[in-house]
Amino acid sequence: MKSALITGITGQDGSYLAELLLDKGYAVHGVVRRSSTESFERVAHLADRITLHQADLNDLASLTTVVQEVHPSEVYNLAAQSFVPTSWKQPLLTSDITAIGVTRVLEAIRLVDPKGIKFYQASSSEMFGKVRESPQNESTPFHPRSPYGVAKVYGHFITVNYRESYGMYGVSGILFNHESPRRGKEFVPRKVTDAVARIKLGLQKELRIGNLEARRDWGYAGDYVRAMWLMLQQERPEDFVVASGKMHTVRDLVRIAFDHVGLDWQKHTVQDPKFMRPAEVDLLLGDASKARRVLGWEPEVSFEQLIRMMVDADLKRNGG
Ligand code: NAP
Ligand code: G4F
Repeated sequence: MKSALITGITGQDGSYLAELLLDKGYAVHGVVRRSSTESFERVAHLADRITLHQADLNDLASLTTVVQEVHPSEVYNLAAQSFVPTSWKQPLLTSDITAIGVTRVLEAIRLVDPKGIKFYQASSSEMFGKVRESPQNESTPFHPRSPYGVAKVYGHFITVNYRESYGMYGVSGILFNHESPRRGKEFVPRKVTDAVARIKLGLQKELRIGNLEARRDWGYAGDYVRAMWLMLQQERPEDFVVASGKMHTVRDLVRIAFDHVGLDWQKHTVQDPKFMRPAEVDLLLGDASKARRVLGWEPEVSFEQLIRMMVDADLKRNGG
């Protein structure tokens, strides 16, 4: 039986990936960090089917112990300080977890079984930042615009370096923004769909938002974790861009979400400078043709379907 170790199993992607791997018959193990209030909400429904291990991306000894104990066939490194604005408030913590943390996971694998354990790194389209070309593919140069983006560039290249230095099977998935009803409420799509549901139900007055002109290539997290798994099933380790190939503005997102509940977005939305960033990534648009060709990967959920699915889930969650 194949086994997988997922760091970041309590996050959005970790929960969908755990479901996918369980469906494929894997023994699924996850890394969780200690907190005074345990909230494993996203994986609570899987509690009796997965095994959780306490470790932290900042602590090599704990990671090595878990890798030794589990000896998985595949490690998916999804753990990160993943919210871009926080990376300006806590740049050192972000570097420690999101950049150096990748080296710690790679070192744990190198010490235990560098040739037998496959490694997936959750790289990000944020690495493209101030984009040098559009759409962005695997050879587009990086120009990150936040401490988070800079940390992800480190994580990307240290993965490439361990592959080239030690012959490890390590791949980097350069994933564009992906969302779901399990997305954290601080990220703009979920912030919008939750606000729309609450406004519709009379629980909130308005949506306060930042840059409406920012453009992103948004997809569904359930589709994107399939690409992660496919990347580790190939004969040769290679990096892939995973994206929908379609770009929308934050304004489109807000309009589609309000339209879905029959409200006029302009009457309920207020722009607030508090949500503007010191340096913005104006646009991201991915070219996933390599993933389509080599992995046979295709996204199944469109942007409009995704936003409606998220609004419906938030209506339900808020008692609608
Ligand atoms: P998420 O929901 O923010 O989940 C992050 C996970 O990392 C959580 O399980 C969190 O645990 C864990 N974590 C944070 N610091 C840790 C530490 N020091 N030690 C151990 N675990 C730690 O993120 P996501 O959206 O699922 O994204 C998964 C990965 O893909 C991240 O690396 C993210 O940067 C990257 N990515 C995401 C997107 C996207 O659009 N979602 C796109 C490209 C790349 P707690 O529950 O304890 O906080
Ligand atoms: O939803 P966001 O916070 O996501 P962002 O910064 O693109 O990062 C996400 O995607 C990356 C992949 O490209 C991941 F690596 C990363 O971990 C994370 O998952 O913001 C999207 C856009 C930005 O341009 C932001 O300025 O929306 C704009 N925006 C406008 N108003 C807002 C808001 N973002 C947030 N969070 N909140 C607002 O009120």
